[in-house]
Amino acid sequence: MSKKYYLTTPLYYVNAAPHIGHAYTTVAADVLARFMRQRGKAVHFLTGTDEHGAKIEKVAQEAGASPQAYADEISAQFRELWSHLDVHYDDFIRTTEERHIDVVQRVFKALFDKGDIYKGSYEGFYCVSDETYWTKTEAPEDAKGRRLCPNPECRRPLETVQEDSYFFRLSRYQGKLLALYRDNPGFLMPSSRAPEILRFVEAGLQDISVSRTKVKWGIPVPGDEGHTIYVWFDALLNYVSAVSGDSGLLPELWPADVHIVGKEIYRFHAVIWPAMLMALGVQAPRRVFAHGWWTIEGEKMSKSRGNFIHPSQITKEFGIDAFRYFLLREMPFGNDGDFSRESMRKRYNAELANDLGNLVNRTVDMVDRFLGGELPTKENSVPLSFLKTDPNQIDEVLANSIEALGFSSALATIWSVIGELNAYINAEAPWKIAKTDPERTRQVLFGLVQALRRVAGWIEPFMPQTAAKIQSQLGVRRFPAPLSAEEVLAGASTGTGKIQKAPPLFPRKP
Ligand code: ME8
Repeated sequence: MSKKYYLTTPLYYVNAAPHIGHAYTTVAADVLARFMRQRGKAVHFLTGTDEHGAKIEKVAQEAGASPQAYADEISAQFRELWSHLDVHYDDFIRTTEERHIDVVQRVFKALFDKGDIYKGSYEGFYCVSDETYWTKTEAPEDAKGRRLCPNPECRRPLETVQEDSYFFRLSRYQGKLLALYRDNPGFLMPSSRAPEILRFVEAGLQDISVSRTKVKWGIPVPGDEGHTIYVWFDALLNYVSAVSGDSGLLPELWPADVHIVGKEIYRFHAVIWPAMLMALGVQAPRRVFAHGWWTIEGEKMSKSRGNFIHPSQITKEFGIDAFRYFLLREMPFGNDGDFSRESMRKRYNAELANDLGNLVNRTVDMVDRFLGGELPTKENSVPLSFLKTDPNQIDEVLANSIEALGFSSALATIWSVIGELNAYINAEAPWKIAKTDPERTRQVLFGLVQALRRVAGWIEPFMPQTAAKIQSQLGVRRFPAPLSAEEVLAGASTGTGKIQKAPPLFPRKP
């Protein structure tokens, strides 16, 4: 079987309900997955939930629930959200599943047997919120004698930890990691973030603690049940536990083509994870992409500010596709960005209601009025030479952008064509020549319909519902005479039916 395109999101913690940040990564992965499927690639898209560790243990206890019941509830909320947002994953893994626990324990034992995990004792500090260990040099006492989490986004008081612990021999992998980065320049993405990882690894790596005696809610260390396995060591292994069969990793899936993560967990994915795989003698993933962070109305999202936005608050007002569009259009994938209702509303009205929505509406209206609803078919199609760039070339530009996770620039490219089409309508003014030059009117409107069929194919991975609506208006009948995804992308139509008038795609928002 040939290799599938295997992509992943982080496994989200089940300590609290999902918010716009989680939606961001998952929608981006969904767009990439849909894009690959549309181009005929077999895809395996994995997401899921990270359910063990001190943080979940603590919130469940505060809520008076068992950690498992708590995890069940929140994990279900993630799945409901993905279904609401039209996210089509192929597998959803929970770290409390047997298939995962089994792999984690086997890996732990294998690394212990070969000396990559050893027993020692740990003295240092731990941030429960970030599930991260810190040393006393990394987290020096402040003026008030407190030790706070050095992560500037966190700054919560640290727990002092002094306990027996198993360690993973990360220090052994410095040279190999540097060789991995050097030999695979596409591994650390975006390249602007590569230097921070290089500097970190070049500075020398310490072995890391990979078990806790104080945390009960975790996978037991095989043969030493007083210890549970460190939640990150557990969670990272999902990327392989989810794609393992009876005789090991499935060759049609591994190596992963891309792990998409937020910038705050880049080190775990770009340093610790490949080192774990090296210790196991397993090939590294092809790419790790760290995107930026969203703030809300200029502020960091936090419990104390109470400013978490549940995506359904936005989709209720603007619709699902508009939300997906905004997330990926607002800033290049990799940069930080800010969400505000006002910026959402502005883009919605300008780019969706005006540029795209009006274009479709005007075209459909004129085809109905001036051509009696007649649509172009393969036999009577017109050349699209009025466009500055050949659509096949645009197609390649889009493929290059999306393969590099350049979602925003892909959308900008599509919108430049939309802009040209709007200018073309205005310049040709079919409503003025409809009576005097019916042949020219037909040419112009056919050209617009054909170009819009291409546009619908291009926006499909981003806005699947909108693409389907445009396609049904423009006679791109996928059922019962289905066109393949590639044919739809190439602007084909089944040539049946007339234009279908429909309500505006994006009614303007005050
Ligand atoms: O870190 N902006 O889970 P998590 C953009 N369980 N993206 C954001 C975001 C924001 N403000 N907030 C969250 C964990 N995200 C671990 C991962 S993987 C083996 C284990 C997104 O629930 C982003 O993808 O804290 C970030 O990396 C992830 O949610 C963190 O989710």
